[in-house]
Amino acid sequence: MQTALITGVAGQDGSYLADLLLEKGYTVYGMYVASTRMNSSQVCLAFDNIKHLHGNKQFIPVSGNLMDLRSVEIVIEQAKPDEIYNLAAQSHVKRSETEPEVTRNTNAYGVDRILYAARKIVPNAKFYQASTSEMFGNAKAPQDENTPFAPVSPYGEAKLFAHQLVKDNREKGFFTVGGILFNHESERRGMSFVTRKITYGLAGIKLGFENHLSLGNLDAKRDWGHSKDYVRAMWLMLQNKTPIDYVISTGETHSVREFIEAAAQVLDINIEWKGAGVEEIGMWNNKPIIKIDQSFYRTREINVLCGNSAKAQNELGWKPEIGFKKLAEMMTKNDLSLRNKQGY
Ligand code: F7E
Repeated sequence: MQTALITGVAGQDGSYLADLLLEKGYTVYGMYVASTRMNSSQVCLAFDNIKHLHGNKQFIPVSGNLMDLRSVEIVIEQAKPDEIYNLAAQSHVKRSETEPEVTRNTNAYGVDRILYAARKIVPNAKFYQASTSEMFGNAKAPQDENTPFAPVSPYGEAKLFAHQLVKDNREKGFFTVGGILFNHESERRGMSFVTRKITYGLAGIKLGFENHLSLGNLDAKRDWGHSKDYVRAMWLMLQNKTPIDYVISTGETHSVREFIEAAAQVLDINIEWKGAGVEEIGMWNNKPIIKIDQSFYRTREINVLCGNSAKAQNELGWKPEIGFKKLAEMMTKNDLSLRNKQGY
């Protein structure tokens, strides 16, 4: 039976990947960062995304932090994994502008630490690193495995550093891959990422709990897929005979404004746009429900991300099953029922 270690298990991707591997019969060690010490029976209950794993004997939560080498060594010594999925990160791009050191320490040096510990303790383990389309910056779309990297944020820069470490380790003979994943979202997405902010916010407006939603740049375009599809690609990459990096994306790009419209449609909200730039307002029933707040703008924005995942589709047999409209619908319906239940 296979054993996997997933860092960042309480996040969107970590939790979906844990579900997938458990279904496949793996024993899964899930590394999480906690602010207080918890006993293992409390861990799942403390994190929404892994609550449903409470009591699952094949799932073992382990406390560890990529900023602390010894903690990572202890986790790897305990788990002795065949596969390691390094999904832990400071994953918010805007936050990386104001907290660049925390971002580098986790997303760059943290990867150095876990690779070092893995090589020492389980040199034959296969290693997956969560690389990202943010490494491309404003390189011409569509981006693929041959597109030159040109990151424009501390987040993208730190991820590129880690991607290079993964390549270095591969050249030294270790099975290490970097999955270059474009944006992927879901009902488990953190509330501060734009898609979830929109679906949760619009659901609240529809129910009368909120008057408006403040957002930043509505013209940025992203290639948005569903996290469930993307964790399948992570697993496939580690089942490959040879370690190769792949781009994972839907191949479609949409603006933030289009995502708002797709979510609004699910709620029967007809948005009428007025004005432009920072003066733009989204109106519904003669009320401003979308306003622009410049504090959400990036210092350096990536204007268009659109991935070409032909290589992964041909060589791994992977393809995305959930498209843009369906994604917006699933997230919006989920948040409507969540906010209904919450009552606020
Ligand atoms: O922003 C614009 C913002 O924060 C998407 C992470 O998973 O994907 C994600 O990074 C776009 C940007 O994701 C707001 O300017 C407008 O253009 O949802 P996001 P991201 O920065 O693309 C990549 C692949 C990763 O690797 C990252 O870890 O939306 N935008 N208004 C806004 N963004 C936010 N967060 N909040 C707004 O109010």
